[in-house]
Amino acid sequence: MDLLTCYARMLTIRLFEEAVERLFHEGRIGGTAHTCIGQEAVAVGVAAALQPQDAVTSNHRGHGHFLALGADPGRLMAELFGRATGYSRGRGGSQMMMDVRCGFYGGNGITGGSIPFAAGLALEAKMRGSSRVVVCFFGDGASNQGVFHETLNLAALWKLPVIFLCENNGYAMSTPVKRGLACPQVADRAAAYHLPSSRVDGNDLLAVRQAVAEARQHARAGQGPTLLECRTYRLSGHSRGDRREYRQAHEETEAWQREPILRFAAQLRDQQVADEAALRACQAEVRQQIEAAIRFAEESPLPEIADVATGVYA
Ligand SMILES: Cc1ncc(C[n+]2csc(CCOP(=O)(O)OP(=O)(O)O)c2C)c(N)n1
Ligand SMILES: [Mg+2]
Repeated sequence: MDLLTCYARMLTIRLFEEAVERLFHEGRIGGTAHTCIGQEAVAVGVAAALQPQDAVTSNHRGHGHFLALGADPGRLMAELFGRATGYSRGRGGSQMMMDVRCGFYGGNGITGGSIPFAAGLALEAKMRGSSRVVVCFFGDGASNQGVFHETLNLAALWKLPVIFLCENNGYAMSTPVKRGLACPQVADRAAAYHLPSSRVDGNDLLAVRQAVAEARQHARAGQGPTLLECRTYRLSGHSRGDRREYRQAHEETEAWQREPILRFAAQLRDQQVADEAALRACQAEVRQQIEAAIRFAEESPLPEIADVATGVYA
């Protein structure tokens, strides 16, 4: 993925998520969703370091992970509108979408629930001798779940080709990390399983890409998992209707100064990858794509009652 494409993907995620918040507010979509405004560089930095055969598992805050891998914003939006053209034919909603063709093995509403799935995919890759590496996205809060520890133990023991990628966005719902974790850093937890780990500035796309590329090589060399802690900040609320009363306005104002997209745009200008005109053209194009995605979703049909049992496996 070239650098201008990385910029476009981050913008796609930002504008998609802003649209989702607006559409909820206007009552045009229902249910709930967890947006990832402020965390775009983690998702795109990971996607930029992966190969087509690789796989990703996600969590409840997964729109950005999916879009970073090249999901169609129209089909994703249609899923939020509950339309038949959505990724899960309108039955799954925000947290239950997948498309294995772009390596996205699905979101998960159970905190920590997808961590063992990633190990399972990595075990399959290892047993088949394939060159696939699996990236498992989860949050700081999920690293307190028992299944995180069980999975790290087994994945380390079996040297599975998996990268445990924690998005430390400062909060698990309303609980700040310092009130939720007994150790100061999520990365510290790797030591218990003799795994390599590092802390990365998750608002720096190039730093994320570099760390994931190195962890990928480590896994490909048969040396097993790495735990990466990407420090970022959730600029949006936890989910729909969160008034963010557990934190002060100045904290958010300061976090906006560190947000990843403006920072990456400055890097692109400094390195003469793109000038202001190119960045503006990219912004206009992404804005149009998101507007088209909303139109596509709204104009799509609702699922037919006759299809209620189609695609149901239980
Ligand atoms: C097993 C389980 N317990 C609790 C919840 C409720 N819940 C939803 S998101 C969340 C916090 C997750 O925090 P974190 O892992 O840091 O991810 P973030 O929301 O910050 O992206 C909780 C407790 C849940 N969905 N599943
Ligand atoms: Mg969190």
